[in-house]
Parts: sequence; C-alpha cells; structure tokens
Amino acid sequence: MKIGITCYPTYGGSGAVATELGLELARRGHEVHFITYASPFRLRGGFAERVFYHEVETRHGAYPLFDHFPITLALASQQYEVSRREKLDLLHVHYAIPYATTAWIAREMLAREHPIKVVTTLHGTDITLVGQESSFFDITKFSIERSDEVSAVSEFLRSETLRAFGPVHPNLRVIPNFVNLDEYHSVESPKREGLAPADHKIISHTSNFREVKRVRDVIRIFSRIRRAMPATLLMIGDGPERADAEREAERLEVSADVRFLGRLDRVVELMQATDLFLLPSQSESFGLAALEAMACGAPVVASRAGGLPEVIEDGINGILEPVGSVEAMGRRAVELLRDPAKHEAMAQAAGRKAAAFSAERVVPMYEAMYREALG
Ligand code: GMT
Repeated sequence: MKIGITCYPTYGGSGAVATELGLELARRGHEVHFITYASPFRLRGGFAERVFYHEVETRHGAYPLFDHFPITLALASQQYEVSRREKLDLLHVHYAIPYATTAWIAREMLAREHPIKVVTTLHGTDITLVGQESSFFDITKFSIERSDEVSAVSEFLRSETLRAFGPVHPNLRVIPNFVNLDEYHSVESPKREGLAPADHKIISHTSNFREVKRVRDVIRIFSRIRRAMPATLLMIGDGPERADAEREAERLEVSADVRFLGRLDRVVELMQATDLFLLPSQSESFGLAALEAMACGAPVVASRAGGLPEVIEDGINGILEPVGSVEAMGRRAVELLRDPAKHEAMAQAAGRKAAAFSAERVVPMYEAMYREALG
C-alpha cells in the first residue's frame, strides 16, 4: 500500500506512535509518505527504505493580509498534492484536530481525479480536552464521522469518544500503542555513567510537561523517595510546567538530585538505566512512555486514570494509585525500591506485559484497518 501519514512531528506520544508505525509499515514493504510541518522526531535516525518526507510550508507573513499563516490549509493542500502525485491509497492522520479535518478537505479535493481513503487515529487530548472545547466540538465530531476508518488507542479512549461525541463511527476500534522490542528491551548492564552517582537509584519521568502530566507530583513523589535513599530523578522533556517543577524541586530541597534533561530524540538508554518510572498524570489515554519504560524493565508508578490500568496491573508489573496520591505513590515506591526481589519480579512482569504490545502484534491491526478502508 501507499500510505500518507500526518502527525504532530515535534514531541508527544501521537507523533512517536505515528512515526514508529510508518517505519514499521515501510519495513513490511509499504511505501510511506510523512506529510508534516517538520521532520518527525523519531524519523531523524537517517535514511529508511520506502520512507519519504514532505514538509508543509509554514511561512509567516507570506501575504500581508495574513496575521496568521493558514497552516491547516497549507497542510490540506500538501496532503492533496502528495496523494495525487504519489498515487497514495490512503491518508492516516494521528490526532483528530486539525488533521482529520485537513485530510477530509484533501479527500474532497481528490474525489474525481484520484479517490483516497482517510483513516484517523484518536490519541487522547484530541478527545479528552481540545475536542470537547466548545469551539472545536462540532468540527471534531464532523471530521471523525467523515473518516473512513477510526481507531482509538485504548478501551478508555473509545468509551470516552462515544460518551462525549455519541456514535460518531460505526466501527470505532481499539488499536493500542505499541513498542518496538528490538529497540526497547532490558539489558544486563545498562549505561549509567554520567547519569547518577553509582549508589543512586535512577527514577525517570518523560513527558511534554503539560498540566495534565502533573509534573509537580513527580517531584513530590521523588522527594519522598529521596528522603528514604540515595536517588536521582531524570526529568526528560520540556513544556509549560517545567518552571513550576523546578521551583517545587527547590522548595522540597531536592534540586541537587533532579536533572532536567530537556527534550531528547532518543530515550531508550535512559529507560534501560531506570529503576522506576513515574507517570502520575491527571489522565492518560494509554501512556506510551510507561509502555516504553516497561519494555526496558522499569516498573511504573502511575495514576489509576484513563487507559493506564489497561497497561499497568497494580502490584504485578507496576503501582497504581488515585490521581494526586503522592503520599501513597511515594511510600509504595520506597517499599519496592527497598525490596530487590520484589523489584526484580515486577521488572520481569513489566517486560512480559510490554511484549503483549509489541509492534509484531499491533502493526498488523493497522494493516487490517487499511484493508477494510480500501474495501
Ligand atoms: O500528552 C501527551 O502525552 C501527548 C499526547 C499526544 O497526543 O501526542 O499523548 C497522547 O497520545 C499518546 C499516544 O497514543 C498516548 O500514549 C498518551 O497517553 C496520550 N496522552 C494523554 O492522553 C494525556
């Protein structure tokens, strides 16, 4: 098949899933065209056979009338152009807003000369936050309804979509996030040099530091761990809540042991060195970051929220507590880190659970959805 993929290219789970999917599809012999406004961050590893990248124009001030460059129209035009020129079979868009809408425009434009199909994957905040804002609600609903096939990344997100928007699509299916186990797996001797002193436990968190991630809770949980044992917290990513998290670390007097590493294109070695991963989000449709940590053998302490219980089984391969329960999360994290046998059993169980979400198992679900879209 010839597949066009559009996603948020910079950082975030949806862009990661979309890019990993494109690379997997290309390995399976499909031709994949990324149509995005910047090179997707996980695509920057170099040349990949059957993978193409088409950059969308984002010029500001291109015409004096435009206070804001109409980037969504530029994207729709590019989706149209690339689909026509490369004879794509379908456009697979990740995140409903605005991509399900731009793909719908492109498909309408192509209708007579080169009909294509539109497949939309819902990732989370496109449904749980942005799509439910009054100004976006109707256009989000419309664009999902008009997609040929639609998937959601968890049972939670599927239910939430149906609750918020009603029966938007007769065949709204769940295709979970996946992980490439060739890359994400545990290693005997992870590279820890330079990350933390040798006697420290390594605790990690990765996100885009938005409010929904509750990064101050990450610091609060860590401060409880730090009071109990030598430990270093790796804060990977960046975003609007970073300054608050830094201040919280100062307030709790743990700054010396918290390392803000900023946005990193590659985190696998850090996950392999991680003893415990923290994801105390307000909501999380799936929690790709947790899955990748688990694949590397790191148990996760997370909120019992959204789709996280579909990935993390409390007491078996991780720890779940209600949103905001930093006391309980910190206490249980300390108990686990103090018990090497229990930690090892959880790390093993985390790896096994991650294997249930391997690329080998999940990517064929996307291929099946494409075949159905193409009839
Ligand atoms: O906030 C993020 O983590 C980014 C966001 C996105 O759309 O890029 O992630 C969402 O999609 C991921 C991939 O499907 C899911 O694993 C995340 O759980 C989801 N985030 C939220 O629901 C908050």
